[in-house]
Amino acid sequence: PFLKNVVTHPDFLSGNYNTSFIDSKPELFKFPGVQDRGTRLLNYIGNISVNGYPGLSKEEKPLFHSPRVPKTPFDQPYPAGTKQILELEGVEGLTKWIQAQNKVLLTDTTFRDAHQSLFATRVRTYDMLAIAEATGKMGGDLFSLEMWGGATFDTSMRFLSESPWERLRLLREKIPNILFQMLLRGANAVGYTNYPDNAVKAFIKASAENGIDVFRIFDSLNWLPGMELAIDSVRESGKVAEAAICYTGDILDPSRTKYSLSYYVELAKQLEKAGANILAIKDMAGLLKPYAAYQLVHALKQEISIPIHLHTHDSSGNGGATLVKAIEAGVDIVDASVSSMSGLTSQPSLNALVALLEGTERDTKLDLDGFNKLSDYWEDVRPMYQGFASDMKSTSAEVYQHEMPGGQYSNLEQQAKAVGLEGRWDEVKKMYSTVNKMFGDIVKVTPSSKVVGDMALFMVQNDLDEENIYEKGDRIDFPDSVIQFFQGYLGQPPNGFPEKLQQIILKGRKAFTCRPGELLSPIDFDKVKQEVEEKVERKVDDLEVLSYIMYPQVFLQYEQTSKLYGDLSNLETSTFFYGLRLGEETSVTIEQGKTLIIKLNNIGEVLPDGTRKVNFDLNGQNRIITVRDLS
Ligand code: 3PY
Ligand code: ZN
Repeated sequence: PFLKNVVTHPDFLSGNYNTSFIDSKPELFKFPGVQDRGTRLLNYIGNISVNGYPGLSKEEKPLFHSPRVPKTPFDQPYPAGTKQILELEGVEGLTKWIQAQNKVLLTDTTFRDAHQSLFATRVRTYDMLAIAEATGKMGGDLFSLEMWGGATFDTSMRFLSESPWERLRLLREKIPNILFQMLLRGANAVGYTNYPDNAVKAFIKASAENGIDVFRIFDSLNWLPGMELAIDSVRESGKVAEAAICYTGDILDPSRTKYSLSYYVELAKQLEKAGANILAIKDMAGLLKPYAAYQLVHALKQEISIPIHLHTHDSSGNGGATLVKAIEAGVDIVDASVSSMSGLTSQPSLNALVALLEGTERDTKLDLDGFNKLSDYWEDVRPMYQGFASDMKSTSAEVYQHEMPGGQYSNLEQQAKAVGLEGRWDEVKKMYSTVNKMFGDIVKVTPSSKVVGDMALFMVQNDLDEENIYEKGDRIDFPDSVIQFFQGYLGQPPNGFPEKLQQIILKGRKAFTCRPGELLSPIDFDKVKQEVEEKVERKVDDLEVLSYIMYPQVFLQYEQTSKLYGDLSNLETSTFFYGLRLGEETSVTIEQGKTLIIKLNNIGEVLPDGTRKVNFDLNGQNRIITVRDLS
């Protein structure tokens, strides 16, 4: 089966899947003809029951509780929230409203960054939808829900066989009252590389039309030209342009002069001038220490007049304290996640923060009891994703040394294992920090963080140290992402690239300092649409064309898995990841009023041709399907 073929392929495991991986391996596309929905589901469940889900251990399926969905307040209407303020008063009205609040406003990141940082972005729409209405009703006083962008766009298609656009549409239906927020990687949109200007514009327009209200825009090197087009496009679509300064280094450390307080203040002023409606401090690794947060917010409050929104991670364990000091300094909005999805590489606990501020001047007025119920739900959901979590068991102050973003930690650890570096994770973390210094101390956030990660893995894998690179770099073929980075494809770091290393890596290739978007020819959308339709042999809509533009190979892979297995969106998560135990039953609603009851009876021995017969009951009728055993 395709998904398994692809995700167990060595190129995929080594992370080389942004290339023409799928195009060049036609053998992955050999499938039987399209079958009915029931059979396709049986094929999926049979395959997972026999072979396991890629990346999860193949042990016996664990026992999971049914997640506790709060009963109330389903009988009550949705309270009016920030979404209504934006609709009625526009962006300016909304920002005035923010500034008129005494209370601290909160963004709940549970639907995006929390699971990106804890479980490599694997949470399925299924589990969000089950708690969406309760979140809308109990979280009616939130500023926003961060629920899209970042890695979610890629992983939903790549790993979960679902459409990111469908996630947006379905959640929007169930949460009509809270602003939806997404993370946008500037000129890299939701990808790992720069896209042509018209692609970025079209992507923003479609995201706005389909329900995104607040766009947190950043550039992975804090390079203003990489953000301007996105800021303008968001403003044109009447939505909120929240432009970010990415925080790295330590403003309290006098030896780290590159990223000083004045560096950040200057950048913030430029962003305000470029049209930002809100300024985000994006502390993607959790490096902003509490007293530094106070200094930074205090200084920014004097220098800029737009609201300030702080995003941090709790990797060191100082995340909560950082929020408190920022709040004391007057920050307007902060990010946190529902408590059972908080902590470690995720955001600090929203519930704890709400409790902490109760009875103070900046009381959030959020419903703590309601958020505790939401937390109960996620507490039950979380074990189903635990297999994707990193081995990190506690917060660790070593993040101040390696400076790895929360969202990268669990991913890079998995990648290291996949390329045979199991047991050498400590070396990889150290190397990550060495590479950062070699690169001139850069901002590390997707996609620049991926380049640092790729180089670190490459060096550990090949037993290379810093000196080796300078001594024999002429004879070393560096990873593509590293070459492109030094050419300027991700933009320009402050103070430019270290020249000696740039020469070693580029080996005569040309580097440029202009905006990469200027070098890329505009997309001809009609032509691309035709190309996709030919490839997938059906009509596609404009959103699918955008998915293809962002991730051509991943989109085609997703299309193939959908053809092979059908719609998997209503399959319970435990079955999606672990298949069924012998004798276990699951029910799947495939359309309104049509439910399939599937029971696994038996898995046969491996036959000489490498397959097994898997015996199911489908709505009481015996069905036997054949599954290839990949072990
Ligand atoms: C992303 O770009 O996915 C991030 O979460 C960066 O922090
Ligand atoms: Zn983050």
